[in-house]
Amino acid sequence: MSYRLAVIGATGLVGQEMLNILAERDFPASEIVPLASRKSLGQDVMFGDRKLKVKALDTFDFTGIDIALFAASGDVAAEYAPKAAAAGAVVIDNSSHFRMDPDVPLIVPEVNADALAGYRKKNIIANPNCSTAQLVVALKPLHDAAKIKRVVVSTYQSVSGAGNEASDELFSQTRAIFVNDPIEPVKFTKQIAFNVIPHIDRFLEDGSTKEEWKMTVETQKILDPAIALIATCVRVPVFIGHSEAVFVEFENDITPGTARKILREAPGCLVIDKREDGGYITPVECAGDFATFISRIRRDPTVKHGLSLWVVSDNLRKGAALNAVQIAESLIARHLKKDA
Ligand code: 11C
Repeated sequence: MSYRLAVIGATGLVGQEMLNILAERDFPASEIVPLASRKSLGQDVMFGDRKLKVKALDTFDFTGIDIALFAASGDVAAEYAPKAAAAGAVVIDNSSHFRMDPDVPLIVPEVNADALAGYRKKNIIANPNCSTAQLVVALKPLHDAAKIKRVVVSTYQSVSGAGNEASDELFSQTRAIFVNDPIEPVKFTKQIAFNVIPHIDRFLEDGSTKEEWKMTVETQKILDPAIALIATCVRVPVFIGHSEAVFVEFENDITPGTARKILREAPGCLVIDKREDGGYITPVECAGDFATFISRIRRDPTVKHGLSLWVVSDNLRKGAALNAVQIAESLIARHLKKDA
């Protein structure tokens, strides 16, 4: 029982992480074709301990591919995902391009795997934004227990969320400051080293950013359209791992103790909450891990039924590549079973 896979954007941070995770999880693949733009043609990428040659996306024939994992831009997804889907591949797309399309399911397997069946309309499944994915993994079990009314979230997002060049910019700016070289922001609009920037993605008319809007509408699509959510998304000088300070207001009472117990047993969640020095998670500790970590669970006394949480996860893994691979695994288990 094995599957032919294509990974689009295989030389990028998320594409490489997809290959790592497919190898780590022993994904039942008979073939993996790494694809990228012409400028990466002929490069090698690693799949476990094997080297795979990158092929050009623009001339690739998707016939015979079972699953196409897209880790490219929205523009690339807009052009090539429908072609791959028409050739018979089920597309799992990490860009924002298809997420709010009513005919495309937006999936976090721990939260709404039942919605996967909707993939048949277009042969496309969307993967959410990284900051949404980890948030809904933590919120879902609490919503089931006490019904969430409203969420106020501030994010602390690592530079790897913005790609390879952004990670290089944090490194080179940090170095430049130490050796007294001038700083030239390129990918970020302001200095990112030793700074924080309250701006991710483009500005919208109401003063919010698209990253903040995505957190609201994606949470509503994945978890519950009745949840009100406001986000402030901030870039911080961390290489890997998005952190979130989350205030949740519930319909019904839920104590921190009950929440801790529920989250301890919830799929994808790992509670580290000792209420002492160092008894919480930070992004450097979550890098390379699969879990959504939850710490600092306490009552929010400013509302009738409120909790405050600290949620951290590896944005390249649960926020992108891992979630995409988990979608592929759920798809196989539920809809694409082949005879052994
Ligand atoms: C960031 N969350 O950290 C973004 C990256 O819609 O998939 C992912 C953007 C997206 O910059």
